[in-house]
Amino acid sequence: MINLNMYGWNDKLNQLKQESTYSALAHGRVSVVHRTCYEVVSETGLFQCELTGSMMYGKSEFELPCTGDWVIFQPFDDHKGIIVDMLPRERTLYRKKSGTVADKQAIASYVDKAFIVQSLDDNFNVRRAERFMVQILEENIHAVLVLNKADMGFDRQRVEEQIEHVARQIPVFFTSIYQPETILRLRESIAEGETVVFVGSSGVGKSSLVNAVCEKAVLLTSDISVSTGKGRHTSTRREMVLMDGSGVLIDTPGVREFGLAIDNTDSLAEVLDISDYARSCRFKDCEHTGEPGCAVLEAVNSGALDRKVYDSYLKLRREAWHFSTSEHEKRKRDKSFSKLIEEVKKRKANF
Ligand SMILES: Nc1nc2c(ncn2[C@@H]2O[C@H](COP(=O)(O)OP(=O)(O)OP(=O)(O)O)[C@@H](O)[C@H]2O)c(=O)[nH]1
Ligand SMILES: [Mg+2]
Ligand SMILES: [Zn+2]
Repeated sequence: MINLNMYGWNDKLNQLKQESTYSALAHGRVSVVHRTCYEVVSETGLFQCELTGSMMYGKSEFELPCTGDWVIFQPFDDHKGIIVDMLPRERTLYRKKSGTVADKQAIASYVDKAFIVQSLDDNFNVRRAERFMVQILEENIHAVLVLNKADMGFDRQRVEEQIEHVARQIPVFFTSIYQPETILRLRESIAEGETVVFVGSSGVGKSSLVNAVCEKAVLLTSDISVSTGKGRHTSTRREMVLMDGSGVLIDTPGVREFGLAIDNTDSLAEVLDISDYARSCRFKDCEHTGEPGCAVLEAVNSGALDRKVYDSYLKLRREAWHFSTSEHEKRKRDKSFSKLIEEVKKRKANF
């Protein structure tokens, strides 16, 4: 018997399950998704599940279950099942699907914390960290910056200067898989039943950190495959791992670009730590791009606010606006398209 409380199951989720038409069936948490097959951890073990047609009907890809979602399924045969319902999503990390204008992609659901992992070499990039932070905090998920490979030479003072505004908002950890005390600190920051997703570029050490925190090699990393002569291993799926007596870790494949998928830019100023200035602007609806009495621009000009942070704010805001207008138009298009189909159906019926 698996105790699902360790995976984050609680009374609130149980209540939500009771509201489903299928409340009498089994429930579990999606631990891995391979194309159309969903691995679901349940009280009676791991099940390989598929979706019913009605779960897929009329849904966009981002609405289908993702790693971390809680689902209700009908078991059959030996550890196989059919997913018939999904509990309402909470704290889901999305990103803009690369190569699209307005498609969202669900990375993981029911997430408490997201570790933004960067390595302290060429990968370290404050602008990229800000981008992750904006998306994560928008979903009410706690963000943590994990600067990995601290065993390699780096200029700590320079790094700390660059992340000053980030460090005022979220915790920052310097880690190395070769420095056990740094891993211990990271491990201690994860509470029992908590779900943590690891995100960042490829090769920064996400899978290595998951292994180090769990104190066992649960995931393949670059190194392991090098030793077996199979070339560089890079993670290809979002995979859930249970920590001994503690939280749930979700490893994700490295992303080359992390596009914003938010339609509200209200919190942006706060996340980038410029809201104190923004509050002093003469106009309440100041966009901080040249209005008289703009305290944000004043702060940039006086050097109190780093121009790079200000530029980043404008860039992320433009991107979020672009995403939300495109998404809005797309929804309108989809709606008129389904209306058209309905009309054609009606005409056919009357014919
Ligand atoms: N020096 C050093 N190397 C590390 C550290 N952590 C990970 N690495 C190495 O970095 C390489 C990439 O590690 P992975 O854990 O596979 O990276 P990843 O972020 O999971 O990469 P993807 O799965 O492609 O997204 C491996 O060779 C690791 O051994 C660290 O703290 N210090
Ligand atoms: Mg990996
Ligand atoms: Zn202003």
